[in-house]
Amino acid sequence: MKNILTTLAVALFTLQACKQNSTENAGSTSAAEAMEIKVSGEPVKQGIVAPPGVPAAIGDRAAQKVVVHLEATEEEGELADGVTYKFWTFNSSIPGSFIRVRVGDEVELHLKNKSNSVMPHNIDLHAVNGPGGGAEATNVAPGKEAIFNFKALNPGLYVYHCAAAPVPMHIANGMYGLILVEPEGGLPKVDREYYVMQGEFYTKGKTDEKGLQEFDQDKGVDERPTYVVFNGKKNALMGANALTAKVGETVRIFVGNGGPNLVSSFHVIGEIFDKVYVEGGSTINKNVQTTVIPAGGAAIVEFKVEEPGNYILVDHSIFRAFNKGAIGMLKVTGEKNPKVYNKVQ
Ligand SMILES: [Cu+2]
Repeated sequence: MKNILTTLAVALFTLQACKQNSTENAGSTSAAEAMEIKVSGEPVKQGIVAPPGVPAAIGDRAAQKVVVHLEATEEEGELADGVTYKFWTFNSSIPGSFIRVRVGDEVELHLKNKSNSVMPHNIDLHAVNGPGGGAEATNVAPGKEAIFNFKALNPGLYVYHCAAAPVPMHIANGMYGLILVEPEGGLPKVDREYYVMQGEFYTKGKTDEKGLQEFDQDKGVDERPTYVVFNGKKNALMGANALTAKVGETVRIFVGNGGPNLVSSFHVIGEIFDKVYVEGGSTINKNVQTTVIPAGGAAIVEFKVEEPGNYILVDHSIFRAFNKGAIGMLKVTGEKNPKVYNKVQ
């Protein structure tokens, strides 16, 4: 009898552990299983949404062929108030357009290099299984287009970047973005989704020195950035460009780090991440204050907002936030909630 009870207890414990595992992990499809997933229907064109926006969620659709168009550009833009820089981009934004597919999808990626470019460019997607993540297949001269196919085998949030020589300079000039490979059945529904990517800039002039600034190779090698910013420029997510949400809503931020050098300690002042998809993979951590996002890595953070106010996004290596630009804002509106937060006197 005792033996039977012990066996039962062990079985129950195992069952419980399995159950917990299935809720703690997103994306259980293995790469071998994903390889066998057949695509169906007509190919669809990936919608282009300017950051911090993202294309619509995948939901529970079947695997299909997705055609993605990216264009490498070299163009002058604003890096900070009164400071300009010759950026290199994917689709004229930093970060480049968010790519959103599901596991088992076949992606046909078109990389154009704008005719007025000086440099050749390419793309290395960390979501790709193959040499150079696509870089070898997409080296493209100004005015030309390269096309390659890949099958999304591993669910997760991945960085893509240019890997043309000199690689560090192409990344330092802004050539990076994120690709999300959703698990079978899609990610759980949330009220708001945003796209935030950290990156450093290395300029000859000091931080906030006005005028057109040149890239500083020595500062790059020394890992001594002049700017550390979210979404390609100082204050890109401040003021009128702040992220928004309403009290009671759930917010998901796809956070990437283009580097090229620094590891980010991503934190939202006044909030706790209810969930973090650690390193953008399938493990979910809960109740996290600050999450580490390596250069060339990503994370998905989710939280519910309970109280109205301004919540500040930072790299908690805090001089970067207050002196070099790694700062953004989430404005939450709605009813005050004294049970959660209340100034007494
Ligand atoms: Cu490039």
